[in-house]
Amino acid sequence: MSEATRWVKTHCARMDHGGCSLLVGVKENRIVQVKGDPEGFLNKGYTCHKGRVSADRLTHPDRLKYPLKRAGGRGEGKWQRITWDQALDETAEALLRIKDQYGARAVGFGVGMPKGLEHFVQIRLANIFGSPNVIASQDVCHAPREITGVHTCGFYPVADLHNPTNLMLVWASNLTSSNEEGQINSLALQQLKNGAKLIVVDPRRTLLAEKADLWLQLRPGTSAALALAMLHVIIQESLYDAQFVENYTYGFEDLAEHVKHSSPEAAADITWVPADLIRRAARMYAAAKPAALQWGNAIERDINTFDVSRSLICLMALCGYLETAGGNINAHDPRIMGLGEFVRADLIPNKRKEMISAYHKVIPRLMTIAPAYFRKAVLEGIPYPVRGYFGICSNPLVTWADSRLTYRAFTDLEFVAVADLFMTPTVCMADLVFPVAHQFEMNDIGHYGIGHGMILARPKVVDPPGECWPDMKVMNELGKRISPPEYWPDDHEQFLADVLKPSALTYAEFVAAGYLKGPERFKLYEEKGFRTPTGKVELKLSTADKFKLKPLPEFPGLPEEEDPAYPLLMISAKSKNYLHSSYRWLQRLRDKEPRPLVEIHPETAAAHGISDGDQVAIATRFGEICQWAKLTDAVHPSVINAAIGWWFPEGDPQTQYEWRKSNLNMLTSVEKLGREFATPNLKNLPCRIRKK
Ligand SMILES: Nc1nc2c(c(=O)[nH]1)N[C@H]1C(S)=C(S)[C@@H](COP(=O)(O)OP(=O)(O)OC[C@H]3O[C@@H](n4cnc5c(=O)[nH]c(N)nc54)[C@H](O)[C@@H]3O)O[C@H]1N2
Ligand SMILES: Nc1nc2c(c(=O)[nH]1)N[C@H]1C(S)=C(S)[C@@H](COP(=O)(O)OP(=O)(O)OC[C@H]3O[C@@H](n4cnc5c(=O)[nH]c(N)nc54)[C@H](O)[C@@H]3O)O[C@H]1N2
Ligand code: SF4
Ligand SMILES: [Mo]
Repeated sequence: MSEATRWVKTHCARMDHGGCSLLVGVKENRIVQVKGDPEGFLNKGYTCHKGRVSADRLTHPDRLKYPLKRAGGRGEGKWQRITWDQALDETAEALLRIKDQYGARAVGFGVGMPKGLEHFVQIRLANIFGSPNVIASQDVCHAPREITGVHTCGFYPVADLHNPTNLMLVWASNLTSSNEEGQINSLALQQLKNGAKLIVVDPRRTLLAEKADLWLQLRPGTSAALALAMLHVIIQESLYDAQFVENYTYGFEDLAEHVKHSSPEAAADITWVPADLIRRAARMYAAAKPAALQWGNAIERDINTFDVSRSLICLMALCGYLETAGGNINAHDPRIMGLGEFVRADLIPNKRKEMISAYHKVIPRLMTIAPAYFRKAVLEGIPYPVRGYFGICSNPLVTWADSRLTYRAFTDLEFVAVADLFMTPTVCMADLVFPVAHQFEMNDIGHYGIGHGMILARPKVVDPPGECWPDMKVMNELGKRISPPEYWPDDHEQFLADVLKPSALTYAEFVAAGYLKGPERFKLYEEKGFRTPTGKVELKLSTADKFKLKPLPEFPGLPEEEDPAYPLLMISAKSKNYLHSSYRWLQRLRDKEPRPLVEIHPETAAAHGISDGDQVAIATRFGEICQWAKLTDAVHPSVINAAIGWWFPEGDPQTQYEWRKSNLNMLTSVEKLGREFATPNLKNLPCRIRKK
């Protein structure tokens, strides 16, 4: 008789930042159904299609199941199956040889979008090995908002969707597709049902824009100009919270003087948003008391990201919404191990001075290496040679700006090892490949280190296939071979116990609780001030001279100059159906979005002789790719919205699955980088299109 279905509670992960509480039906070590848990703290029963089919990831026939060693030339797609011992020994030998010859810093440890606890174990591995160089996408994700927050108000301000708010100002965030950082869109929709007003700032008419009271369809890359104009209105019309400004901000007079000329009329020309709409948005936001500003990743994908983040925090501050229920809060962690302690930051005290980016003088708090500078070190030896790479959870050939440069760097490295679930363009460039266990196949902790004040239990539900190991086990066993073994536990699950230690919970007890959340504490500044050098929100940065930062937020001009040869502007947004470059091999996702689609306004398409479904060549100064036309008036006639993350798992391994054909990062470059975070322009790129 066959076993009855058993239901296990866990949290969705690795399909976006994760967060939905799930009920997973299991039968004979196989997942038969995934559904939303009505009691879920973040989702209250909600799930998306991606989450519901997420178990398909585990059973795909082409999944990597055994360690592999390159058999032909690098990138040729020829492999030989080897044992774990051989894979780990050979990796250790290569990394130690590089360490001997060039120093530990010549090995880069790669991570991608933080997917689970292994992200932090990888940083720990780098620290213990002695390399200050962890290569991450933080230049374009999270760090700009987080670090600017820390400099401006002492914390990372998160939109509070859990307490009632009167208005959501959704800025460059497409929550109904991205559910960014566990801000699950069902919570935002519930706020609307409860009567909250909605303003959306987005060049595209998103689903939320359709529901909005005001939609500001701004010209891509001009968020800072728009925010400064809103600050202008709020100050000129005395709509700000005078008491908060008086007691808890630094540099108000300077900011007021600075935005005097940033009138809505002046901004209208730059942003394409009519002046009266800017005024209405500013007035509504200031009057809402409270309003939550839900900012998204699109503000982190061009060289002006620091100024945009600064100006938006100034908006939150002037209206008194920081640390306010239903505003933008400081999400306090529960009692868990701090990040620094977990990653053993103590073992690498000179990291700040020795990391590659120190030479490039990015903002000192940025503790990972921007891909632009990693590749410079590999290809030019600047500031010193980097010769080895061990990467997990990332697909640099597709996700880093300027894919050709990435290809050259990966061709040039002396040694490359990667851990992944599946053959990808980047895995093709490896010498050794580690097959890993995935969500549902291992015990994991979610949302650690994301700054939202909670951790989520992601217990194991089924066994992994073949010889797949959790990334954490791979790093633990590699760690024992490349660094003093006393730093590494016998069993990798000790890492889970470490995080939980201060809570006094075992992992099993944590799983029973489901999640741990820090205390909700509002207006703590009334007792303690803000954790900045002046103890106040720094509208003007007191440390500007010391860190060579701009004291006041500016609109420094368009991220890329206008170019008549490239009359359209290209933007992008995360796909509802995929995670970045991942999972195009899953049929039930591919059915929803079989090909990369570029959104084009019907008038623009007509002017180019393009019809819906046509193959379109998209060109920037840096390259050309092809995608398929989707005609929609959701985009401005001068803007196209191209798809990110595309390669073709069904394609030829000898061309690394056609990463040149439709991949948006063939159109980007690292020619211009933001000073503070080394952020390249991934969007607002002048481009042109033609029917192919
Ligand atoms: N042009 C452009 N470029 C972008 C962006 C953009 O909007 N436009 N977005 C940027 C942003 S915000 C980010 S965060 C980055 C993301 O960049 P990446 O993190 O590199 O991209 P992903 O596709 O999320 O993940 C890459 C790989 O992780 C593998 N993977 C999934 N789960 C696991 C696991 O459990 N273990 C291991 N070892 N591997 C796993 C997947 O199979 C996939 O090959 O891309 C950035 N790049
Ligand atoms: N389904 C899915 N979910 C994801 C991901 C995924 O790949 N797929 N990735 C995860 C990751 S790592 C991240 S960082 C988040 C990101 O998720 P979000 O923060 O939602 O960011 P994006 O989807 O990149 O863009 C959000 C919106 O910004 C708009 N936009 C583009 N340019 C501009 C501009 O110049 N100004 C303004 N104001 N708006 C602009 C886009 O039209 C889009 O609607 O999503 C996470 N969740
Ligand atoms: S919204 Fe995100 S966390 Fe929720 S089910 Fe979908 S992929 Fe999973
Ligand atoms: Mo991201």
